[in-house]
Amino acid sequence: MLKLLTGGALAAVLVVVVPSLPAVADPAGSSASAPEVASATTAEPSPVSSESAAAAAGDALAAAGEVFDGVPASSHPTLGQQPPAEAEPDATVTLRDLAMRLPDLPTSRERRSAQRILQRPTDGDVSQTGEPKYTVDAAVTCTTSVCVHWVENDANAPTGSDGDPATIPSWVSTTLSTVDSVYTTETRTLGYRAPLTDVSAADNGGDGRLDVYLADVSGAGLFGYCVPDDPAQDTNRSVSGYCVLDNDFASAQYGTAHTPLQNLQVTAAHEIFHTVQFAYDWTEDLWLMEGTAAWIEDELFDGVDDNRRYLAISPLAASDLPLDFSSDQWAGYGSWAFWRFLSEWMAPRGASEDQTVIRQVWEAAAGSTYSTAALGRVLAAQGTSLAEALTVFGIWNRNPGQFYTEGRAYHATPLLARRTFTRGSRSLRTHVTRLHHLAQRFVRFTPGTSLRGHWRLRVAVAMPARSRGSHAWLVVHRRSGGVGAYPVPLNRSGDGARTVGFDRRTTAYVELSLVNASTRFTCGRRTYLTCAGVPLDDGLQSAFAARVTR
Ligand SMILES: [Ca+2]
Ligand SMILES: [Ca+2]
Ligand SMILES: [Ca+2]
Ligand SMILES: [Ca+2]
Ligand SMILES: [Zn+2]
Repeated sequence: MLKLLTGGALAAVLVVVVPSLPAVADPAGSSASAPEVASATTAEPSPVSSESAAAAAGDALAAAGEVFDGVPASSHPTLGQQPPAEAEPDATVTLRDLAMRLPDLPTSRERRSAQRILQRPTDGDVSQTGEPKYTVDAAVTCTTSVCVHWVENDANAPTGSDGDPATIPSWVSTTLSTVDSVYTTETRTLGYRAPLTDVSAADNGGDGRLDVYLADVSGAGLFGYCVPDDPAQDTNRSVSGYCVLDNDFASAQYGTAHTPLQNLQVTAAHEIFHTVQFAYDWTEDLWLMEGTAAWIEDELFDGVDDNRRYLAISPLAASDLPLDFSSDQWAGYGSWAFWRFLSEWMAPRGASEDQTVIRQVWEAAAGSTYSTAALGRVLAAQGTSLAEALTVFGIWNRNPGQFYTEGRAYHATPLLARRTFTRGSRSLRTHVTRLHHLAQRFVRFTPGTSLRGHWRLRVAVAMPARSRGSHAWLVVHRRSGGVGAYPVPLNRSGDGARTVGFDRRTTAYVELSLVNASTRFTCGRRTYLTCAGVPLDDGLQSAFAARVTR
C-alpha cells in the first residue's frame, strides 16, 4: 500500500495531514522569486546531441584523459540550465564510458592508450594521463571479501606508512574494515548482487576477491573510482571491476566539512556500489547508476549527508530538467533525491522507508532492460506508475520539509509563476510554457483577502496529446496543513479543466502541476539520457488559464 496517493487513483484523494506543522509557508528563496504570472513562456530547449560511434569513442577517450588532471571535462550540451561548479564528471562513469566505447576507437594506438588508462595501478609503472601507477611492488591485506593494496615508497603512501610493508599502516586497516563493512551491508544486509569475481580478469589482484587500490587521487580532484575489468568478456552486461580510493582523505586536500573517515565512508559506499551495479548491467543509464550510488551513501552513513550538496543539481533545484538528465557537467548525482523519495513513498506503514524498492529496480534493470523500463515495471507491480510517482515526487519537492524525513534541510522546488486572485482580478489569461520529458512545472494560485465567502477556482489546460505523457493535477493546500491532489481529467488531445474549492477560510493556496511523464525514446543514440536515446517528447508546449467563480 502506498502511504500517500493511492495507486492509480483518478478520484480526489487526501494526500496527508500533518497537524503539527503550520500551513505551508515558502522557504526563503524558493517561490519568492517566482514572477506574478505575466509571461510564463520559457527558453527554447536545446537539442540533445547524438554522435557517430567513432566520435563518441573519441570524446570518451578525451574525457578519460581529463579525469586525472583535476579540471572538469569539456562541456556537453545541457538542457537550458548551467549546473553549479561541483557538478564535475564522475570518474567511474567516465572510465566506464571509455571501456564501453573502446572498440569504436578508430586506431590501434588509441585503443592501446585507452586500455592502459583502464589498467590497475599495479599494471605497468608509466602513467598515461595521470592515472595512478605504483612504481614498486604493492603490499596487500584482505578480508574474506575484499583486498586493499598499497605502496609505501611515494606520494601514494597511506597515513601510517613507515616504509616497511610488513607493518600495516593504520589507514590501510581503516580502509579495509570500512570497505569490508560496506561490501557486507550492500550485498548481505541489503541483498544486492555481490560484485562479480575477477578471477578470470587479465589482472585479478591475486584472486577472485574485490580489489581496492590506495592512491593519492586528491590532486586530480577525485575521492575514488571503480573501473570495469575486461568488458570484452562481458556476458549479459555483467562484469567485475576494481576500485581506487584516496590514500588518506587528508583534510588539507578535502577540507574539514567532513572528517577523513567520513569521506572514506561515503566514497566507499558510493564506489563499491558501482561494482555491485557492474554485476547487474555495467552499461546501465547514467542517472540510475549515479543517482542510486549517491542515494546509498545516505543509507549506509546516514549522519554524513554529503549527498545534500548535489541537491543543487537535482530535480528539487530544476523540476524542468528531465529526471534522467545527466551530462558530464550535470553528473546525475542529484537524482538521488528521486530514489530517496521512492524508498520513503513506498515505506510500509510504520516504517520510514522501503529498503527493497531500489534493489527491485536494479534487479529489473539487469541485462538489456533500461532504467525507466525497469522502474516502470517495479512501479506497476506496486499498483502505480512512473507518471504518478513523478507527480507525487513533485508535490514532495514543493514542500520537502512536510514530506521527506530529512526534508527540512532541502530547498523547495521553485515555482514557474504565481497569481493572487482578488475581487477585482478574477482571471488569468492563457499562458504557455514548455515541458521536457520526465519534468514538470508548478503554478500557484492564492485567494486574496478580498475574496470573501465561497469561491471556486477553475483551471483549464491545453497540453500535448495524452499519448505523449501529459498529466495535470491541482494540489490544494488547506489551512489545516492537509494537502489534497486532484487530477485534471484530460481528453485524448490533452485538453481538460477542473474546478476546486477556493474559500480562503479553508484554502491556503492551490498549485497546478503540469507534468510530462513521457518515457518514449529512440534508444541507442549515444546520448546521456535513458537508453542512450533521443527523447521523442521534449520541449512540448502546454497552455494554462484560470479564473475564480462563485
Ligand atoms: Ca581480485
Ligand atoms: Ca590523498
Ligand atoms: Ca542522512
Ligand atoms: Ca539494463
Ligand atoms: Zn559515481
